[in-house]
Amino acid sequence: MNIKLIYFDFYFWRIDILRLALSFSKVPYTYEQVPRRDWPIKKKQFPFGQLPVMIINEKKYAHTHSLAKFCATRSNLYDNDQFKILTIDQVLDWANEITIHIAPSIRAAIREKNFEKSKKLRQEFIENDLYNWFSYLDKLFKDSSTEKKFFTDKFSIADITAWRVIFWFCSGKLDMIDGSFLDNLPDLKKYYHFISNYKPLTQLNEFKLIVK
Ligand SMILES: N[C@@H](CCC(=O)N[C@@H](CS)C(=O)NCC(=O)O)C(=O)O
Repeated sequence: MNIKLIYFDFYFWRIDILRLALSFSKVPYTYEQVPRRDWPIKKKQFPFGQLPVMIINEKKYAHTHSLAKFCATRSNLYDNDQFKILTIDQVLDWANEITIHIAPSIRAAIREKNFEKSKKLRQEFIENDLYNWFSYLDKLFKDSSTEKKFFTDKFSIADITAWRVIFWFCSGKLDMIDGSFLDNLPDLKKYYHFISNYKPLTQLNEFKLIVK
């Protein structure tokens, strides 16, 4: 089976979690990056006019959660237990939700080039959402994990996703946000550092490129 993944020409959790999952279990895939300038023409070629997209046997599939489930299943990073699946799916939905909450402040800067508006929206996100949404993840981790290593006590796409999104928020690439919000969530912080040093993940080329 030839798996082709398509995303823009930058690193982002939506594509990175798919690549990391496949690479983790050495499932071969190809990867196409679409330059932003080509997007207005390319957009119409994709089922929901968004990326990431996966192509298998010339059929196109979309939406991060659906693709993540597929890639994780092929990589043995999903689960068969319905309750563990619920935990994994909640982490994927959490990633989507927090992205939706911060997106307006990113859009204002990148698309509208309205930096004042972006700053105001970012401030509102920090005040209303940042800590709340990470504390939801912290609680889910504590409620789901017995051994306090992985969300489902077995490394899964949930850990790849949680790590990748925490890394995004701690990377310093988001204006006005540094990793200090994690100081108030010591269990999540400890988990994040554990996954950041989890050798089977950190040895992957895809991982090295993300953290570079
Ligand atoms: N529901 C989609 C959302 C994907 C999404 O928002 N993609 C953004 C990039 S991160 C995109 O394609 N933006 C370009 C556009 O909407 O024209 C998913 O779950 O993957």
